[in-house]
Amino acid sequence: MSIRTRAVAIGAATAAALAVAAAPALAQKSTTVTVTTPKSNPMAFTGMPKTLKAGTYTFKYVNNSGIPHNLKVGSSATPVFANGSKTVKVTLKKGATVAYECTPHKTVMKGTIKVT
Ligand SMILES: [Cu+2]
Repeated sequence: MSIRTRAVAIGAATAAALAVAAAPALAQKSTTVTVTTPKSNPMAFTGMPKTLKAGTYTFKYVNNSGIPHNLKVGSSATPVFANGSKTVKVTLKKGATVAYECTPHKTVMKGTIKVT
């Protein structure tokens, strides 16, 4: 391989690597929605919107209660944990009504999001 063809090959390889690196960043674009269980209201979710526009969301669940909870949105859930925060990423489709809950306490910690 001459010096000239080697330089072209390296340039093409770099361009390909950049294209691969850029694609997932676009695919993973999402809006973060923070939902909290405060210590003062340890069996509730606060901050969950009643409506959201269709799209991909990262739900950041902050549990300050000391009680083991999770946040399940549609069919995706965070693990159950007692303190700290975890995220779950969900794609919401236009026209859907998406249920959310805490799996261990789904009779009281629950609601729905309308997707517009
Ligand atoms: Cu719970």
